[in-house]
Amino acid sequence: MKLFIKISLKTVIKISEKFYLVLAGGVGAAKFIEGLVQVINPKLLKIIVNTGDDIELYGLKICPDLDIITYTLANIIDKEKGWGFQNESFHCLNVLKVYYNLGWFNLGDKDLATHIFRTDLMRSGYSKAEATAIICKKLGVISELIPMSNEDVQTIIHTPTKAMHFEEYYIKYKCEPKVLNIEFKGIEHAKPINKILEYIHNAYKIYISPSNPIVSIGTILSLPKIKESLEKVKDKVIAISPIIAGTTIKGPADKLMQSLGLEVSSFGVAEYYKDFVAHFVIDNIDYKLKSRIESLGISTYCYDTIMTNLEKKKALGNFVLNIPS
Ligand code: FO1
Repeated sequence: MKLFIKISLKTVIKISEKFYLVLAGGVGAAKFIEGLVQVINPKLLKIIVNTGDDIELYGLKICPDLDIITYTLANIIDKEKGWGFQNESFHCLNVLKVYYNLGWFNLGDKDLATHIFRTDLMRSGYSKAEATAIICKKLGVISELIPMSNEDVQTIIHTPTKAMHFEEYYIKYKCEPKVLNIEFKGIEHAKPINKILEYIHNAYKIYISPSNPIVSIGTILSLPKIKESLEKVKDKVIAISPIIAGTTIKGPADKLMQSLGLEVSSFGVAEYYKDFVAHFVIDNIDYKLKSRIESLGISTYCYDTIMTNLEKKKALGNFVLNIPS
């Protein structure tokens, strides 16, 4: 009897907890989340983060999107670049460049400490999710960050001359090569972290950040059961378009959408998301696309989505929080 009361009390508490879920990539998602935590309690925020950009360099496990979101929430991010630590130095990298023929990925001295710590944790047997939780706790991040999977998935960009890791395509080659195909290497063996499906089911609202729909959100969606789970709760799923006036603020979303034959516009993103998104926020500049997007059965809202300062990030956070769903 005692046990029964204990279990049912726990269940009541669990059911009454109202939390928000965000699907996130890197820089665009971090700006959006920075605004969201101004208007909702960070404790109520759970963030599923793309790990398709993860890369191993110098024997270290580097998780760019997880680090960008972590550093943003810990308020240690370099705000101008949108990645890495503030007031960073690159002494270690300069020596690494002497030892290795590899220097295009800019790892700062402070940032390297995170990668050393994560690699040490994972070599001691901690999973990527456990290592992420430990790093977040050490850096004082209150929201829960969940890597999409504990298994390795690598986004590989196939170009006419060679296949390369997404980070190499993005940073070393500045997104210049023509893209023939995008591969999520390892996806067939990867599964979402257990609690993700439960979180999708129980979240009060789910936000799809203004991140790259193909190589950030698309990677998460490629994991088994994610899309189907979102479809079941479509009414509470709200997406923010990363494409504004046919282009992106940062990153190659426009190029990658074009290479897949998608229309490079907020309509193209809405069409890509239409099975599992009921609400869609586009920039005011794109107001002419509103009725076309609504013809897909998606409620569409126009707002200023260019997050150039904290006030604008907060205003967008407030706007999406008040979308009736
Ligand atoms: N972005 C760059 O544009 N140049 C870099 O050298 C670079 C290094 C880097 C190191 C650690 C890290 O966590 C992120 C880093 N980023 C860098 C950002 C990252 O490549 C991208 O913004 C994301 O992977 C795309 O979401």
